[in-house]
Amino acid sequence: MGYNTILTQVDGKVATITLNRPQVLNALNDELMDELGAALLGFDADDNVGCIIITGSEKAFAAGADVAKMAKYSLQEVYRHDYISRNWEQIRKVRKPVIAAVAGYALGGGCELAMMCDMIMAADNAKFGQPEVKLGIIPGAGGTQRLPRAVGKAKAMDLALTGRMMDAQEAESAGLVARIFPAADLLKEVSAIAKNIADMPLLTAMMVKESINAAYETTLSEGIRFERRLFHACFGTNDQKEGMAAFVEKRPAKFTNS
Ligand code: DAK
Repeated sequence: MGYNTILTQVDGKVATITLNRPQVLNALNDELMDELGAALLGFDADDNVGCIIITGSEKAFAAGADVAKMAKYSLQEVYRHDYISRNWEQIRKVRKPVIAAVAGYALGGGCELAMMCDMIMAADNAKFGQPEVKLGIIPGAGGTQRLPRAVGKAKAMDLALTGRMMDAQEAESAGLVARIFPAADLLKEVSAIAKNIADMPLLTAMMVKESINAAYETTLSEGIRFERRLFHACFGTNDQKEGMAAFVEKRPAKFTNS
């Protein structure tokens, strides 16, 4: 499928979506978010794909929502049309694992997009921030909710109230980033991680994702009850039989995603 603002590539069971508006540091406009949503849902529906990577360029994952577009909006317009909720929420429907591979700037909506992914892998030149306050707006795509869950209240307040940027090292220490790689190796390393995940039994990987994400939406006892039900459900899959048989027989498992 032809897109104007993203590039897509499938290598084995790993799909990579590259944000591609380099002239504006991958600023996120309506067209890009529409295309990103369509690509994500397409790969989620594709039985041959087991893991999805979203990445940008070495200079910018995404420098935020497109300020030039946003500058002219009125309250009446954004409220009446529920400003960009339509296409910013598509990623939440994706049930397969999604990794953000972040190099360079991940600011505002760019940082929020990365946080919507299941984990963030960063290049050593990555810079994260929620600078919206400097534009007279607050983060609008989950930044005030996901950032404190990832890095705690103190650092979230610090970042969102000052608009300062946080480097990859600080982001990893704070818990926002899973791992850091040299910028030149980022995509190679993240692709290897994605391949490793894509080789896992798909239904089980989807249940892991669903259960961990439930931890952010519910109480501990409800979350554990949910986890227990999914854990029980694993015993209804062929891949649980195969995975455990392979272990007992000391041979590699052959998963069928069933
Ligand atoms: N929007 C539009 N254009 C941008 C942009 C952005 N966010 N960021 C950069 N650009 C453009 C620049 O205008 C410049 O264009 P030309 O001048 O060449 O035409 C080009 O990209 C290169 O940028 P710079 O010349 O500024 O490059 P530098 O290396 O000097 O600086 C920078 C890089 C990242 C520090 C700087 O570009 C910068 O501060 N950019 C803006 C960062 C920012 O404030 N981001 C937050 C935007 S507000 C919502 C969902 C999301 C949002 C809101 C609601 N809903 C679902 C309701 C999100 C809001 C935001 O993200």
